[in-house]
Amino acid sequence: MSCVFCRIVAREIPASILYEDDHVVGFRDVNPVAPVHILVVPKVHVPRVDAPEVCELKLGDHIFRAIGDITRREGLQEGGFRVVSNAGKGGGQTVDHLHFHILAGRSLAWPPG
Ligand code: DGP
Repeated sequence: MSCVFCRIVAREIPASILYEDDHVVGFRDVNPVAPVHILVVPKVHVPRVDAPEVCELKLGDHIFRAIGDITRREGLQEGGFRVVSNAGKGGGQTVDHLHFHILAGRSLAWPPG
């Protein structure tokens, strides 16, 4: 298995995992760009947010439920946070396994760079 996020889901490589349910895993980004930087990934390998499997498998439902749970547990809801999913080279995607970044803990500029 070559996908790094599939390997994290399978516990083949270590990660700071803070959330897991039947469909989704959440873990801390190895290269954080904010004081809180969490990645939320489906257990199934899907390349990016616009892949047909996202709707076919209702991954949005599972992922957004997890994001709600994680931001509540981590105490991010009052201060606010940002959720981002980069798609493709121009979108800044570097790992071809669908993931959502949760960013928090500092003031986040808009528009993003
Ligand atoms: P993106 O550029 O949107 O595809 O984000 C990929 C993120 O994945 C990037 O912020 C760094 C993170 N990342 C890459 N490899 C690993 C890893 O092995 N472990 C963890 N925890 N994060 C990783």
